[in-house]
Amino acid sequence: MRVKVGDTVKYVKTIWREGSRIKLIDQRRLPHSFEITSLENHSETAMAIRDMVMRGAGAIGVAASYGMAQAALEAEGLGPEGFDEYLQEAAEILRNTRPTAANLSHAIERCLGNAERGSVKQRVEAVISEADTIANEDIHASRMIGEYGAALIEDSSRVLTHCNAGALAFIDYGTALSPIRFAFNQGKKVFVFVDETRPRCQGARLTAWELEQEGIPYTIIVDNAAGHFMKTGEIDLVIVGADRIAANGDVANKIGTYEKAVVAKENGIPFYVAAPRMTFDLRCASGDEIEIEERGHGEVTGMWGIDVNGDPSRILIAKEGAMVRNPAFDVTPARYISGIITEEGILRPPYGESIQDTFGAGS
Ligand code: RUB
Repeated sequence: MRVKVGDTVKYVKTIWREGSRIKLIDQRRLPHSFEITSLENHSETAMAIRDMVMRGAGAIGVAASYGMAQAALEAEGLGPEGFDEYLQEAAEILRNTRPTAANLSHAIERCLGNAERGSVKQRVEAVISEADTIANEDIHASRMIGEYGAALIEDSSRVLTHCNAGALAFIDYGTALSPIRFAFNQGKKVFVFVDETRPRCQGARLTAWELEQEGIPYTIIVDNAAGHFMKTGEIDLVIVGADRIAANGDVANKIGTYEKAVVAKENGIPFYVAAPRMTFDLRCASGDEIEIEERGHGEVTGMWGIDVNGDPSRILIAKEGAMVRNPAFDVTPARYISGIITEEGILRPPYGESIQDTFGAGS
C-alpha cells in the first residue's frame, strides 16, 4: 500500500519476511505514528498476533505461516523426530492465538502438510516456500476481489464499511476496501462511511488512515450512527470483510456486523462480504459452529489513544472492574448477504451451492 511518511511516499506491505525475521507495521501505533517492528522467532510472532500488533483475517493467516517458517528454521538442527515435535508445538502455540479467523488455521495446516516428506533440510525449505506462497496468494486474491468488486460500485456511490478489512488486514489491497480502491482508481466518485468499530476502533484508527493515504473521501461515524444514515438514504451499499465463512454462507466478522446487515436489509441496501478462499471453512456447516473469540474487559472499560503531548495513553471510561462481556465477532446469517466477493468472482445465493461449486475442493 501507498504510505506517506512525512514528505516521502513509499510502498509497504503490512507484513513481510526477511530470512528468519518478520517485519510488520505496528498497527497499535496507527494512526498516530507509523512504525515497523521485527519479530525474531515464532514465539514473538504468536505474541504479536495475540496482542494484535497486526490483525485482520488475512494478515494473521500470513503471520501464522511466517511463524511456522520461523519454527522450521529454529528446528533445523534437531533431527527428524525433534523437528516434527518442535513444529507441532509451534503450530499449537500459533493456533491458540486467535480462534475465529479461518485463515490462521488453514495457513498452519498447509505449512504442516508441507513438512511431512524429505530430509529435514527439504522440509524446512518446503515450509518456507509454502509460507511465501500463502503470502503471494493473499496479495493476488485481494487484487482480484478489488477487480470483481469494483463493478458493484457505481459512480458517486456512498459505501459503509465496518472494522478494517483493508490492506492492513491483509498483505496489500485488502478485502472490503479493495473494491473501493479499484473503483476510485477507475475514476469513479466514491465516498466511504467508516464505522468507528468499538471496542478497538479499527475503523476510526486504521480504515480512516488507509483511506486518507489513498485520498479517498470518507467520514468516521460512531457505530450507533450507521442505522441512521441508512434510513436517511445516505448509504448506497455496505461492504465488509470476514473472518470465517461457513458452508451455508453464514459469515463471522467483527462484532456489530450482524446489526449492520439487518438494518441494511430493512432499508433495501445491498450488503456485500469480501473474502478469499482462505476465509471459507467448509467444515463448519453453519455459523453456529464458528468459535467466537471473547477478549479482555480492559478493551471495553477503557480506550487507547494519545494524550495532548502525543504520548500513548489509556483512559478509563467505565469503572475498572465493572462487569463486561466482550465478544470480538458475531455471525451474520447468509440470508442478509447480497453477495460474497471472492478472487473467483461474486458468489450469490443460494450460498450452499455457489460456495460448494467454487471452493468445494480443499477449503
Ligand atoms: C478484523 C475483522 C475484519 C476481518 C476481515 O478483526 O473483523 O473485518 O478480519 O479482514 P480484528 P480481512 O481486528 O479483531 O482481527 O480483510 O483480513 O479478511
